[in-house]
Amino acid sequence: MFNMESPSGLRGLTLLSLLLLPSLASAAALDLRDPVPAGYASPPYYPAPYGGWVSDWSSAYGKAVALVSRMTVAEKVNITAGTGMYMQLFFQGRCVGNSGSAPRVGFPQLCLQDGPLGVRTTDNITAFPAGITTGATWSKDLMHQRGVAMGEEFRGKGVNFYLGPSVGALGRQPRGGRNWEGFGSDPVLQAVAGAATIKGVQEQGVISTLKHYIANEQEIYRMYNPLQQAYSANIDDRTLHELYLWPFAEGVRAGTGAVMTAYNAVNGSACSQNAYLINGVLKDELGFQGLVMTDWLAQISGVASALAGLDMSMPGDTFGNNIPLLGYSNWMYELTRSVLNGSVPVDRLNDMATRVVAAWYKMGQDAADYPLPNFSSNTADRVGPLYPGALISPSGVVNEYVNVQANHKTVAKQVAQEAITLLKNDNSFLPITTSAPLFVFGTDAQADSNGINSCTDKTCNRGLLGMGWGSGSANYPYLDDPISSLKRKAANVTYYNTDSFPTVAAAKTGDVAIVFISSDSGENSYTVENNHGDRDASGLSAWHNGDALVQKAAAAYSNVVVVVHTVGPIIMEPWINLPSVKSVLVAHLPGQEAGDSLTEVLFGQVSPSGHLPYSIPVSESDYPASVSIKTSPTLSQIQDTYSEGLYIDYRHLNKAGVKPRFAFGHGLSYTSFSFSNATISRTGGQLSSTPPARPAKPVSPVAAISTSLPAAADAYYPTGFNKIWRYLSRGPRGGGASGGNPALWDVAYTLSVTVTNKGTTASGKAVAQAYVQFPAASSNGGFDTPVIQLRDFAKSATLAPGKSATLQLQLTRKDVSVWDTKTQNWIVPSPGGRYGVWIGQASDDLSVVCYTDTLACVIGAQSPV
Ligand SMILES: *[C@@H]1O[C@H](CO)[C@@H](O)[C@H](O)[C@H]1NC(C)=O
Ligand SMILES: *[C@@H]1O[C@H](CO)[C@@H](O)[C@H](O)[C@H]1NC(C)=O
Ligand SMILES: *[C@@H]1O[C@H](CO)[C@@H](O)[C@H](O)[C@H]1NC(C)=O
Ligand SMILES: *[C@@H]1O[C@H](CO)[C@@H](O)[C@H](O)[C@H]1NC(C)=O
Ligand SMILES: *[C@@H]1O[C@H](CO)[C@@H](O)[C@H](O)[C@H]1NC(C)=O
Ligand SMILES: *[C@@H]1O[C@H](CO)[C@@H](O)[C@H](O)[C@H]1NC(C)=O
Ligand SMILES: CC(=O)N[C@H]1CO[C@H](CO)[C@@H](O)[C@@H]1O
Repeated sequence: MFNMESPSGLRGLTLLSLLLLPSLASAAALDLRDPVPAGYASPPYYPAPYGGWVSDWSSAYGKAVALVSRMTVAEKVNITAGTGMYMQLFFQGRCVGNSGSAPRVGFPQLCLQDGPLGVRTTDNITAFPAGITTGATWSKDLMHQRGVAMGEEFRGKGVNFYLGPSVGALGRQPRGGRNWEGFGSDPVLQAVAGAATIKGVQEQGVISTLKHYIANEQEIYRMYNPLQQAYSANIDDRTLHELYLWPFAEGVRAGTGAVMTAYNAVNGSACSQNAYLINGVLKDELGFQGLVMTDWLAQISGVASALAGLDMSMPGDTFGNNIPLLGYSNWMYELTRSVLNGSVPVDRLNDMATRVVAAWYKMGQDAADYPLPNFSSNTADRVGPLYPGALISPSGVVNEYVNVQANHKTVAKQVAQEAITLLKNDNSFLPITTSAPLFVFGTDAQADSNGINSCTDKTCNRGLLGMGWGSGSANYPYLDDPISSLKRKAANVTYYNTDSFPTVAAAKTGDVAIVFISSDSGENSYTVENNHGDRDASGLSAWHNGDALVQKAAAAYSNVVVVVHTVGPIIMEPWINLPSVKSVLVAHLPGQEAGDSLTEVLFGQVSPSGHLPYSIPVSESDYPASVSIKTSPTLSQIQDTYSEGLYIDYRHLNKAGVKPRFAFGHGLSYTSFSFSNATISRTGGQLSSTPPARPAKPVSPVAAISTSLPAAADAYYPTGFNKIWRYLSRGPRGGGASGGNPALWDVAYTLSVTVTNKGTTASGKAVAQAYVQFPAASSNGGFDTPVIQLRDFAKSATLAPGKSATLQLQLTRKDVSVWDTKTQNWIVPSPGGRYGVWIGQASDDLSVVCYTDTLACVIGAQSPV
């Protein structure tokens, strides 16, 4: 989402565009674009499917249809758009998005609020660990618990829509600015964590908003502006389904009430009005019943976006072709006009309004005890204008400072701690004792001395890096920084709060140096140390000369521990093999609980149990050029073609036979685990190559809402204008229910494996990762597939030395299918063929395999990686 809480949020290209706009906003500028590469096209897909035909939404739709049937056109229009950014900037609106209401029939204004890791721009909340940190826990339970806690906080502040989770960016581009808001560079890791978050949040009655649909993989040039079109991500159908759409399908299946479109285009068509993506893929194939909203100021048309399936415009103003500050809207009064003149059929408006109202009923927000917003995202003052947008407004209380933290710091700390990933630990150097003399280096060890929230939206990398920057950030209520925690626990701590290595006394035997380094990224609305959201300036290197700091510490001390706070992979080659660098811990982006979560690991109170949610390559050039950040010297539309197809992150490295420094899924413990007694069983008999036919699509109750126009005098159809028949009677084969054909989630294979703590001293938690290896293309219907692909994972409870646990893993029909572009269906190309299910502790540490043909498992097998 774009930043609009304060005038300072408008910066860089955005502000420039606004200033240049009056003279330069011409259609001609917007028309400039390079041709979309041959073969890539976004096919038309009309009409927009109605919601209301999936059974678990029936009750909500029943009530919504009844309410919308009583609404006038003006009321329906009012609830499909925000009341505008203008109010946000100068009149202190409560939330980052505020929809119009229909008070006559009792439908309230709804509050939409960032962001994925906590309630943004307010106080008395918890700053949870970021998505990438959550992914690194590999704990389904913690993913859900964090969602529950966040849901409680959004609800407590009176928020209707949680603007998260983010599963797009998926993490295709290692430098991508917002990868950290999601859960890792793998569709299944994103899907599991995203769905668990959605469930946790929505169980509290808050509508989750799955975003950004789709392919918002880089930040630079993401937005349409008066001078240039947003980049086009050109993606083939199979890659879309098997990678980028996968977590959206799981999120829809988990019941997300809303989906937010991305700023960018796909195949040359803007995501906010891409009929194929919204009407076709999302609403028809995935059977999405909730509402589709734009990212902030992403809407670039009125009629076209309505017909393409968009249901809500946020924050309500125009941008791509007009100035957002003057109160113009592509919808609102223009949508009324479009309905009255027949360009947008009444039933489309009915469906838009019903989707909004149905999501509200589905989460139970009609209950009398659902709080109204009790904070202002624009001011920390207690008193402000009561009626944002009005030129003259009485003042009143706008911040009640409701404390919503409860005991959420416990789950926040648990996530931060279980994410900590031990990459290297020579001779079991860690854990260390609290009596060791500690010499701590790096500004990243201590909270920003200018104040923990001194940079708007965390737009500086000063002091400890607990989250990236932009709309995905939140205020810290407090920050438990590592240096304070170290000083609390250790007997002898010397801290050098600098990133340039100082002069130090000669090291003594037993001295330990702990070096803190970081790498930051964020949203393109801000530039930080020349990085325009993406890490375009820093690349994958540690910021602030972190490599030199580690090298110099390694020259002065013979025992060095490196702690990395980072948004994604950093290249560690300048120091990883130095003999003094004994141990490396990646603490990701820990949020407010950065201190004790880390030091308890350093001092051995708990073993680290995080695993990398991405690969750490030896060199960035180990990846194909197609996943680099795209820029263009001209104002034409950037064409970002996903020519690498399915081959991103470990899928690429394995195919190319390139060893990373640390593989996807890697993570050490203070103990070691063995895997034994693996079993596989077929559930429900031999698979057929295609899933059972999708269930029939029932008639939607939305069809029953009157489509008559209010009064002849107010409406006209141009002569000869053809009104299109707008009801879909059958859907795509891949569809059938929320997420797609329900048979895709039939459990095909159930596996179990026993993990045993082989150590004698430390307790720890084991993670079992299950990767599928499809039969070779020659016996797989010609479908080329990545060597291995993550399909499921499980984390054990804490195991004392010698103790075992049995972990269960599952493969669904979809997990052993490929997307067949010809039949537009998920198929199992060789149902009786030999799929290997590889189980282990990392994508390059797989020693157990179970075969789907013989149903035999082998321990100590030679992994394909
Ligand atoms: C993009 O174009 C490719 C190639 O024609 C096609 O397979 C795919 O379905 C298109 N995707 C979208 C979202 O239009
Ligand atoms: C539209 O929404 C605004 C803001 O909530 C509200 O003040 C106004 O009364 C609504 N209009 C109608 C027609 O209900
Ligand atoms: C809650 O907010 C108020 C006002 O900003 C502040 O004084 C108070 O310290 C906050 N409480 C907590 C627990 O953060
Ligand atoms: C109907 O109104 C909309 C909004 O003003 C406008 O964009 C569209 O061109 C109009 N259609 C016709 C057929 O006049
Ligand atoms: C702290 O460590 C330093 C360096 O090893 C040592 O010289 C000093 O005596 C220690 N101080 C205490 C109080 O142990
Ligand atoms: C092996 O796994 C099966 C299935 O979970 C379980 O019933 C059995 O007890 C396990 N055996 C051992 C020795 O752990
Ligand atoms: C103005 C308002 O509705 N404030 C609400 C803030 O939240 C608390 C607790 O969640 C409610 O009790 C208040 O009604």
